[in-house]
Amino acid sequence: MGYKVAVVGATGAVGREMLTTLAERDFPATEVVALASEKSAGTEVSYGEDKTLKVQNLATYDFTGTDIALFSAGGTISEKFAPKAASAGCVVIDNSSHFRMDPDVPLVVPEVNAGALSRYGKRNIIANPNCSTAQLVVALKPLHDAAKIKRVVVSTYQSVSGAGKEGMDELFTQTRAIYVNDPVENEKFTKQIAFNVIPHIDKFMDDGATKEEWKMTGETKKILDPAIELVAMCVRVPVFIGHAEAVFVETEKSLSVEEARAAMQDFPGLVVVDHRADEGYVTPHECAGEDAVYVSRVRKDPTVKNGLIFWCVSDNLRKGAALNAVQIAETLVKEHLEKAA
Ligand code: 11C
Repeated sequence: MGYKVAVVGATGAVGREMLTTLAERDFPATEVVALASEKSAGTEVSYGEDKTLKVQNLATYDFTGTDIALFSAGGTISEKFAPKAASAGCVVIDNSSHFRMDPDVPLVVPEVNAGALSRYGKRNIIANPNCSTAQLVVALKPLHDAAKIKRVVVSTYQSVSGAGKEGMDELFTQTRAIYVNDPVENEKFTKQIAFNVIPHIDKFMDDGATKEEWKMTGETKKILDPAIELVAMCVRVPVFIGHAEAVFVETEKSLSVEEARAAMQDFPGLVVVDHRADEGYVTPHECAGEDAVYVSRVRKDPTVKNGLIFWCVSDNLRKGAALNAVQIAETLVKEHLEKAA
């Protein structure tokens, strides 16, 4: 059986990656439609190695007959168009933060909580988590299953592609400007990102946390376990693709480093590279373009009871966005749509 699939935000960094991922993974699509704003309508985007799609105007598109829509065009567009698509019978997989905490919308990382998909029909909308949450919950799930996580402290090192194409362009332009002695201007980020780090992603909340930090707490609780306490410090770094995280975990039961490594290595989508030697760990540069979540530097935290520390990296455009959305679509098809047909 084949499905008509739409990608909303098809000209953006994640939208393009969604089209590439659908083609690469041979998603059972009878037709793929690329949608974006009126301004981009008529332009072309690649689909697979040798096909192009003409971009259509989202505002005038009729979702009737479209089975699945992957949205990645920002919260305002999702707020307006996702319910419209959903009421036309199309299942929406939304990459924005707009519906993530809605109790009637499952928030899904298939390796971790595919079961939550059974509730997709309440609104016909499924939410894709924030990129920094997606890679984290994949790494945490085997530890939670083995020893029950009580508390997590995480510091992130997030690439500029998390802020879309404009973020990547700003890092490039500022780096060039510094080399040729031109003035450095910032528009997308609040401070210079080239040769700098910025402890500020998304807006500030009343308690002094940023929304990015708040999302990591709320989304981890919703996906993994509401009993887990999590606090985050999210930082933008001058890297094009790949988010890194230093993760400090406290568990109820004691877990040796060997047991933690073995549990993580056996978990789908997770790869442990941990040699305690030069080059024996993974950096964002190496994970760009890869599907897996990589874990390195696993060790005991001697300052707390049952504490573990590890380093975690993943391609934020893939597992953090496009790949996870396509994996949700694959699971939806296999576990729900095919069975209902
Ligand atoms: C960043 N994590 O790196 C953000 C991008 O809620 O989907 C994704 C924001 C979101 O800037």
